[in-house]
Amino acid sequence: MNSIVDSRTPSAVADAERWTAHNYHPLPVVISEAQGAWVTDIDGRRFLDFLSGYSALNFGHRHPKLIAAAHAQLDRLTLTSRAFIHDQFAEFCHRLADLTGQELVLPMNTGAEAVETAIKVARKWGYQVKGVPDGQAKIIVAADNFHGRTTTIISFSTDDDARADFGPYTPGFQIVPYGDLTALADAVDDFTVAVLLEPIQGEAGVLVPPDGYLRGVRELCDRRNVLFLADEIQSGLGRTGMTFAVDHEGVRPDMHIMGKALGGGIVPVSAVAASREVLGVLKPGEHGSTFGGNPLSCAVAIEVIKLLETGEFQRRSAELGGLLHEQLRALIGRGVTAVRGRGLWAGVDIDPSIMSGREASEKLMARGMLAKDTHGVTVRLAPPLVIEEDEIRWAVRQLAEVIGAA
Ligand code: IF1
Repeated sequence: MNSIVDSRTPSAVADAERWTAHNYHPLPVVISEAQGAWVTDIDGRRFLDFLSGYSALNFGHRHPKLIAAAHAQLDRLTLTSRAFIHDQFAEFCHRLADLTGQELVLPMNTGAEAVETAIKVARKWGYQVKGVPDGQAKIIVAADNFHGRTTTIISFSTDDDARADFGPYTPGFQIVPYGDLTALADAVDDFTVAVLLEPIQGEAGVLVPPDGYLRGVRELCDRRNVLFLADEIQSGLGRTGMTFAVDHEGVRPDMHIMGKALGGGIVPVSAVAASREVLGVLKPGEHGSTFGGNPLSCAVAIEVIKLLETGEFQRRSAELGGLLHEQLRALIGRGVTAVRGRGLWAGVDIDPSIMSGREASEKLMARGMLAKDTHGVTVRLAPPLVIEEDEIRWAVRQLAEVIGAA
């Protein structure tokens, strides 16, 4: 991709940096429009999107059915608050309950809000249903977790970047190694109300747990009367080749925690779905959100759920994900040291003697492909599920050429 002589990008990047806190280190690209799997920057350069907004854009940029739903709702009603009901609300909750196989839904906005909702509901269930003494509830989480950035959620992070200097930290959480059923079983005691896990750890580098781990968690939670809270905010909604990542092991958690792609890449939509016994612990006035379950969010999310009900995106992710992983595995030993993931979701470790993940991302950007590094050596690959086979082949070829494996 040739650099443009009188590019507007440098000044636009500087302008953005001038006026914002530096809580990110973005690639120096300034996007102005997008469609499907492709974005265009302010200089007219096109890039194949292999990040998908961290899986918030599973259906591609501006999917026509999702945009149409948003436009139609914008012309009717956008917000009522939960003080009243609106005509999109029941259908959204009913469809999401059916999609998850759960009885009730509680809508929020961001992923972190949904995780906080899960934590509050699990604690209240522990006290009111399980009979844990007040204030003694314990929730078990995995090392290398990422569940959001609120002060409670980072209290149980093992990533110092996410946690340092944000104390004092919320108590009531115990950390065990991810994928280790023995360590998890040893940690459960009579005060344990829940286990909170990503079925595949995203930020940690797309870590898929050992086969049978999720079934083991389910069996342990059943045996010890503990809630299995599955954070499917990044792994869910078609990303791994099934509707939810837990579906690969035929496991139903006590609570599905969803976000990102639920809003179709248009509006922030998150939700938790669980049984009446679990979500029934909440009484009016005990939890809520100004924008949670608003008409615009529900209208878009209804269309998202309709897209998932076809199974098309899950099939594409499974089939094209097989091609992606086959192509990536061919790079192992030629500049790539490991490939992890499932469906159209991969974590690729670059040999640090060749370059860092960040450097690889920068070189891929220069070739017209946007991806994001994590934890030094890993490049996360997560294209929209609308990507085509030839685009996957082209993308892997760019990576091969960047690391000298072509
Ligand atoms: C950032 C990555 C980070 C998530 C899981 C909850 C949330 C997330 C499994 C919270 C959010 C986003 C946040 C965004 C970058 C991205 C991310 F893992 F996807 F790569 F940070 F680690 N559970 N993940 O992945 O959802 O409140 O953001 O809607 O913070 O930079 P949110």
